[in-house]
Amino acid sequence: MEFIKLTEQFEKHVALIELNRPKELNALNLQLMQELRDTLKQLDNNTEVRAIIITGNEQAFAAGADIKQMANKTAIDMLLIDQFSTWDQIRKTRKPIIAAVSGFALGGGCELAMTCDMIIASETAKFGQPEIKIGVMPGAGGTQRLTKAIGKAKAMELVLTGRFLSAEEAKSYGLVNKVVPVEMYMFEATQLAKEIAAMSPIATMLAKEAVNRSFETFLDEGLHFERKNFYLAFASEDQKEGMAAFVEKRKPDFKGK
Ligand code: CO8
Repeated sequence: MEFIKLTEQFEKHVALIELNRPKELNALNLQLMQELRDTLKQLDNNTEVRAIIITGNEQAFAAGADIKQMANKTAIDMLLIDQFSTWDQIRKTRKPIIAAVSGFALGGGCELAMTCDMIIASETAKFGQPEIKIGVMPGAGGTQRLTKAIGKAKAMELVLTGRFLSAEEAKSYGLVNKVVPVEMYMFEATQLAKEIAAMSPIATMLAKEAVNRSFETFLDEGLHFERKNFYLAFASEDQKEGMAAFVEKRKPDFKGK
C-alpha cells in the first residue's frame, strides 16, 4: 500500500489507519480510496480488531478529493469511474471507526470524517465543504450527513459559502465529540477506541448498526430493528459473561463470541 499506513495491533484490539499523502495534504485520490476500502474490509474480517482509528497528520486529515485528478474529467468519465462507490465500504464497516482529525478536513476529507462513527478533533482542525468554490458540490455524503449532523440552516450556509468551521464551532454544532490540544488528539482517540474495544464486540456491532438505522428509517421501523438486535445479543456468550460479571461484582472478559 502506497497511501495508507496500517498498524493492525496499534493497541490491544485497536487498529490504526493513517492517510499518507502528506505533500498533497492527504488529498483523496482513487488509489488512496481503494486502499482505504480494502484495508477496512480486511480489518472488519479480523476478529482481533474491535475498534478502528482513521487519522491523517497534524497538518491535514484530508483536504478533499484530489482536484488535480478530477480537473479534466467529463461527466461520463466520472460516471464510469464511479469513485464514490468505494465509499460504500466505509459506511458498511461493522466495527466502530473513530476519526482523529487535526488540520484540514475539507470536502471529501470532511465527508470521510463524517462517515466515521465519532470524531475527536485537535484545536487546529478545520472542517468544511468548499466544493462550491471550485464549481462543484459535495459528492460523498456532505449534503446529507452534514445536514443530519448540524441541521439545515448551518449545513446550507457551509455548503453554499464553503466557509470553514473551527474545531470549537464544529463541537458546538454537534459534529465533533471532543476537542483537545493538538498534542492530545491521538491520545484521546486512542483512549476512546480502547474503551469501546473493551466491550463485547458483538454488542458493539449490533448497537452501531441500530444507531445508524435511525438515519435511514422512520421511528417505528427503527425501534423494531433495535429490539431485534437487542434480542439477538442474547445469543452471544458475551451477554452471559457481561450480566454474570455484573451480578458477581467483577470486570467482564468479553471474547467476541
Ligand atoms: N487535491 C489535490 N491537491 C491538493 C488538494 C486537493 N484537494 N488540497 C491541497 N492540495 C495540494 C496543493 O495543490 C499543494 O500541492 P503543490 O505543492 O504541488 O502545489 C499542496 O497540496 C499543499 O497545498 P497548498 O499549497 O494549497 O496549502 P495551503 O496551506 O496554502 O492551503 C488548503 C491549504 C486551504 C487546504 C488548500 O490546499 C485548498 O483549498 N485545498 C483544496 C480544498 C478543497 O477544495 N477541497 C474540496 C475538493 S472537491 C471534493 O472533495 C469533492 C468531494 C467528493 C467526494 C470525494 C471523493 C474521493
